[in-house]
Amino acid sequence: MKAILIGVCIGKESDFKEKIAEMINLADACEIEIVQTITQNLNSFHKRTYINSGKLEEIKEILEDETSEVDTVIFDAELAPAQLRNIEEILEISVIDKTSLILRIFDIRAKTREARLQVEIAKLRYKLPRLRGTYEAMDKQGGGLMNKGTGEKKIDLDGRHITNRIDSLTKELKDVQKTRETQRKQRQKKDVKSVALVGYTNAGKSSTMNQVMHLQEKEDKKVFEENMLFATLTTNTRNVTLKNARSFVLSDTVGFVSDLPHSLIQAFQSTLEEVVQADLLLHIMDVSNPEHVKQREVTLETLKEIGADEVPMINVYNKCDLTDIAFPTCVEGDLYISSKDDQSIEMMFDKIDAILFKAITTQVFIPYEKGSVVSFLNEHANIIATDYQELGTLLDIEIDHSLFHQIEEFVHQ
Ligand SMILES: Nc1nc2c(ncn2[C@@H]2O[C@H](COP(=O)(O)OP(=O)(O)OP(=O)(O)O)[C@@H](O)[C@H]2O)c(=O)[nH]1
Ligand SMILES: [Mg+2]
Repeated sequence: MKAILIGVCIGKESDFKEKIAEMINLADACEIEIVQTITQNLNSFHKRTYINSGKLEEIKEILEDETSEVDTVIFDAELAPAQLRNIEEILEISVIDKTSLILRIFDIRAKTREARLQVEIAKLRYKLPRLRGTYEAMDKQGGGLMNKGTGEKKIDLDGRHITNRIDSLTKELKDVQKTRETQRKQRQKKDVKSVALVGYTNAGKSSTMNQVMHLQEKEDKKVFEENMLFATLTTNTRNVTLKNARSFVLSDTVGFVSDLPHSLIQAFQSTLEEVVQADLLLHIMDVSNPEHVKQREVTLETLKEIGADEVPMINVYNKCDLTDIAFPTCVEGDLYISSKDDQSIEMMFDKIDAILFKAITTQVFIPYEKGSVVSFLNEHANIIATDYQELGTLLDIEIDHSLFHQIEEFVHQ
């Protein structure tokens, strides 16, 4: 497929060039070649057609040129259903906006049953508010032959059909995801800590997971990593054991992108549950990409949208080998690494260990009849001070994070 890309610069966008470059990458992921880029500077977009009519005429002329092989027009924006319809009518060519371009990539990449179901649901959610256009166009083509209201009835009918289909696919998806949910609940019961890799697409999350698996000598547990947008579409969870025998689970997750369609975020919410429920997030960033600061913002916003903005997080600046930055290093809690480097992963392990399993310093009051608890503390905690009181013992202790829940009820208020 060949396309013209329309970039609209609203106000002063300092990162406009990079936005266009990202759109070309997204189109490339759909095997659409951008043969020409047309840009327009606007103070605000036009309500009816997003860009102004003069610009649309200009595009129309290009399309009407007999040598033009363009079969679609792509907009670097999310168009309202009516805008998309109006533009298609004027240009007489199919128009793709950023949302549907991203949906297309997910559609191409989704291979597992879970990913397929999620993408189908997202596509239907995208389609629902756009039904009206289809039938209005039909009414027009029919030259008024259709009874007034036929289109309306069809919209209702199809709308209901789509809603039912979304419901049944959502049920199916829940079944597929049940195993993971059960596993997560069991882990939580046993207080197994969980860590999730999050970040912009292509930042190196799966590569980090794979280097971890390599160090764990679990080559067969490696996941798919590739230099492409959205290589990973589902969550993969693996056990990791540290040298001191402490263990946790590590999850590799779907990457984010700017303007990730809301329908996709909704459909992927359960896959991303592993992120929401994690004890710690490793935010993987591609520091060699000049856009990494903007990408970081996008990731933080998306984490907020899924409700994971309160989870503790380590900033991991990856791909340092492609820059002049020394690695592995830890600067003010942030890690600078290359996911391809064993020492980087070892440093990351130390940091995870320190955060997940850090000792907790607290004061507990143990009534005399609970002597067994004092024995437990003598054996498993570091007792800093003991004060025998009338009804029990007041102890200042230092205890491992993983054991804290066993004595939590005795914490002295
Ligand atoms: N040079 C270099 N390349 C890296 C590094 N980490 C990852 N890569 C490459 O970057 C590309 C993307 O890596 P992935 O691990 O698939 O990225 P991801 O974050 O999982 O991407 P999505 O699954 O699309 O969200 C691959 O070609 C990797 O080989 C690194 O530290 N240095
Ligand atoms: Mg990946």
